[in-house]
Amino acid sequence: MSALVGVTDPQTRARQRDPQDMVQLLTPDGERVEHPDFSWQGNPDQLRGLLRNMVIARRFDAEGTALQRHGELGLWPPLLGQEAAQVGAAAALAGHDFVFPSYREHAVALAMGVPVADMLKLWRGTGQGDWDPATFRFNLYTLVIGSQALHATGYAMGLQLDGMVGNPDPGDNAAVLAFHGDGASSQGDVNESYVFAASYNAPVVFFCQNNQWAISEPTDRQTPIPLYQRARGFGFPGIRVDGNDVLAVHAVTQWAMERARSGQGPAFIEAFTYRRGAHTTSDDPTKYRLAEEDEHWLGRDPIERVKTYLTSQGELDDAWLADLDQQCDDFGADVRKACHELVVPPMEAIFDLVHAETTAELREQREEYLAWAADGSEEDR
Ligand SMILES: Cc1ncc(C[n+]2csc(CCOP(=O)(O)OP(=O)(O)O)c2C)c(N)n1
Ligand SMILES: [Mg+2]
Repeated sequence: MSALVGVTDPQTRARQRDPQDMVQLLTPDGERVEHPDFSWQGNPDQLRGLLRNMVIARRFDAEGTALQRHGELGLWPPLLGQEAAQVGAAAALAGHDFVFPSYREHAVALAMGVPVADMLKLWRGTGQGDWDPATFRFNLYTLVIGSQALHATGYAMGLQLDGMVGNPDPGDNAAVLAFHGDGASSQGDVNESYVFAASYNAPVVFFCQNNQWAISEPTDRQTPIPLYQRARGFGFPGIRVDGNDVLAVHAVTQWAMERARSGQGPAFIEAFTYRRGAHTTSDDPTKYRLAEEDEHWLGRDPIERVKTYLTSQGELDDAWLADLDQQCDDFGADVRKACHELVVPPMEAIFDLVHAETTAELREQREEYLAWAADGSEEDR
């Protein structure tokens, strides 16, 4: 019993806030540090590109939250604080790779070119996730926790059957990047995916954004050991990376994806980060966590550390930042416009998207609805 109490004890949680066992290449103070196994070889231009993507993603998130507060969206799951985890991971993707997201990966969706309007449709309730996964190599958002890990593993096994793994020319290879959360790691689907991925040596990288919370449940309620250490029990490497360090996330994800593409099998990445916002706009995190915790993580902001580092190197000037501000304002206006222009589909469309091939029962219900809609007065509705 006492061991169990220790797991949820606040001191244990405090100790886990700044773990030593994670790959870090850029400290919260914006200092570049070396790691014995991982390095980031990019140039300042590329780092400015990552910074830009993080700032734009944060703006998208702010617009999404504001649109929900204005009653324009039904729901929005904020990514605030997780920009480096998502932008760093997306930067490691190559031409044939495929992404299976959960529902918070807006920065990855932007990186894959998914149209903003298509993403907003889902949260406005005028679509069911309308982008073509094959076009963007980005599957539809999945709100059934963890089920995308199964789809990702199945797709990865398909890549093996299609001969897209372990070819001499790396350009012919592909792997899958599957996102899930710390809470999802408790889900049966996710654990079954790990077993299949390991057994079949499937080219899938499980990218767990440990944002410390599964709605109101803290990570230490999911596991008494660091999540990355679980991977070993399934038979593939697990690694913990500072999820607020875009350079480290990029380097570690690149390593894992290259490994998977070359036929060396799955890997698990625990990106240690923090969900600074609410779980969704329907949630109030002040009910279950202390403001002091938010302040701690504010000091580990993924964007500020890149700005500090680039400035210290003389690689960031006011003109560039002013231009980025302008890009953000233009993008924000585009997002709002795209949302306001969304068209409400005809009611009967709801029957068309339930199954690939409709059933007699659904056809009957559709007819019944159409007859009612044609006859019914406004008052009946
Ligand atoms: C199968 C299933 N069970 C429960 C839920 C309700 N639910 C929605 S989000 C969530 C927590 C997920 O936490 P985590 O995996 O850490 O992801 P995060 O939201 O933090 O990104 C739960 C339990 C659900 N959507 N699907
Ligand atoms: Mg979580």
